[in-house]
Amino acid sequence: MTDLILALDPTTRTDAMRIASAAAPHIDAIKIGYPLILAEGLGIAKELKAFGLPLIADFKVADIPNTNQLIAQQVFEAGFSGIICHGFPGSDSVKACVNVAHDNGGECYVVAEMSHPGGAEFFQSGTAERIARVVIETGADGIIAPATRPERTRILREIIGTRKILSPGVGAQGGDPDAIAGLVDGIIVGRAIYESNDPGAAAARYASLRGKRT
Ligand code: FNU
Repeated sequence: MTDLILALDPTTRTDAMRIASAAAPHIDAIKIGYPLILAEGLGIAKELKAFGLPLIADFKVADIPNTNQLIAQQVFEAGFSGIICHGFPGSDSVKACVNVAHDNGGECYVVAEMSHPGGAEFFQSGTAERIARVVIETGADGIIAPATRPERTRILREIIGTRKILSPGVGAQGGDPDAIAGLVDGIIVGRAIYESNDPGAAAARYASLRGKRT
């Protein structure tokens, strides 16, 4: 079954905890990033751990290896089980995150191609494919690839083989779960769940739509 990952981007603790609580029975992991952490602090990670789900830090880390390592150490000390980094800074920067993730029994995902329209400007023309190869070289656990462009994600799947693909862009960005779920290991859904009047029902609906990984 393809995982359903909640992108929990509200900017208050109250909303985040309410939505996570409603969605928790239907989801496989929670992803948080700058919106919630800058608003409420890194300590929110420990509170969210109470739901018993894997917690992914979407910081799209993109610095020199030493700084990436320092950032990743903070992430895993805060209780996360996964980290998302960028691939364009190069394989040494990615490797720094992978090493810290694996030393902590966690996972590292690398953004190969972004899901928004502008993601087609720089990541295409070979860059996404090169980043996917960096994932193999560095032993990273998988890539982030767009639900909004299944044809691109299919090409990246051929490069990364059985490494995981987590795919944002379903719902608010127009991605269709039917078109992507069979290709990827996890769909990432944010606003279509957390902006819903009934986040529990919305999460249940995406859980029923995600289908099987083929
Ligand atoms: P929603 N996200 C994304 N596209 O959307 N990490 C990417 O290429 C990427 C991401 C994140 O649109 C985005 O930051 F690499 O409300 C947000 O947290 O469903 C989530 O995925 C999508 O949220």
